[in-house]
Amino acid sequence: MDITDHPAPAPGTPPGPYDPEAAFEDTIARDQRIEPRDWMPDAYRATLVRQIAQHAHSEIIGMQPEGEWITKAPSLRRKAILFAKVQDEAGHGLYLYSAAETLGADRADLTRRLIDGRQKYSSIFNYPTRTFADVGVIGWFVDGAAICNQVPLCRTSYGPYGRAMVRVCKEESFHQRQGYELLLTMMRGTDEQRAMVQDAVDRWWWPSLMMFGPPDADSPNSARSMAWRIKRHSNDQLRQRFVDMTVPQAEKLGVTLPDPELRWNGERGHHDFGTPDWEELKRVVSGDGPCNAERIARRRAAHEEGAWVREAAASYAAEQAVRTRDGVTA
Ligand code: FAQ
Repeated sequence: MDITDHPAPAPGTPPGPYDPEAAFEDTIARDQRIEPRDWMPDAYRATLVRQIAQHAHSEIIGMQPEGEWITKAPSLRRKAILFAKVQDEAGHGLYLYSAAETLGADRADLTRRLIDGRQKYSSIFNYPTRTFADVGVIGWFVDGAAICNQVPLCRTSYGPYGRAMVRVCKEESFHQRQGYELLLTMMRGTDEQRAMVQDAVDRWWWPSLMMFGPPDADSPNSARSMAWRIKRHSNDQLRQRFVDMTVPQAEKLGVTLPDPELRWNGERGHHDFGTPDWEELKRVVSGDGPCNAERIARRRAAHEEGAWVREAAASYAAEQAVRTRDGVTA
């Protein structure tokens, strides 16, 4: 939205001063998009930078658990698929950092905050990938959870974030299918392969439910973010959607989800399920998960080792700017 898009006052209304806050509230109420040059409350901007940066960091750190398996993939086909998927995650991180930049954030500063432990990333990427079945289960569960959470974000109130999500979601859908297809193949294999799939399902189920965040009653940001239409559904609503979507897929695959309380509730029209270990989520988010230290150390090393690339790119860009200014064509 721009000032000029703000609806014209009814005929006969005396001209009043332009009220940017009212224009912002009106845009949200009409379910229209806020764009970078529009006025927005500081807290709206800060909430978006927080969420988009955490989302970007998650995509970039999320390359690590599966990336470990690129050199160990069991066939050329699986290696090529995994390579492409991990590259896609890098692309998602870049779109998201760009969306954060439209709000005035500085990407180098965001990266510094991540590797200094001052900004969060998704808890799910702090768990180890023990076997190749984990690659399939990450595609099925983690990308499946990401789709549940992110499809509604395509309609988020901030334009650049919503538009970035459209492509991200298309790619996540493909990732989910490749994970599920890998698991279907393993389930048609040997007893050992089937056991590997079940073991990976047992280890990733509860952490995947935690991806949606704390329960609504303990989610400090949800009410404000939903009022601003940054978030479209609550953490618990999306968690329920994920469970309902995944149960029939598990039946078709022939695995058991590790929750004795999981059952269809005809009255609610949803599955009932057990309570995730919220203390575990708190520990992992505060830096004490199985792989937090390793993930950050690796990200820090990659950043430091890439310094020469950033310097060369900046130096080349500066040189090109001078040549353009001086009209040098060759
Ligand atoms: N892990 O008040 P709420 C992917 C934090 S991308 C870590 O409920 P909010 C792709 C939360 O930030 C996965 N921190 O917060 C892929 C807040 O922190 P703060 C990432 C968590 O923002 C697939 C505090 O706790 N997706 O998977 C977690 O309203 C495969 C209080 O929580 C996104 O980022 C957690 N699980 O709701 C890549 C989606 N949960 O800053 C590779 C966008 C909560 O106040 C392979 N983000 N926290 O101290 C969102 O939808 C929201 O930010 C939520 C959290 C739902 C994550």
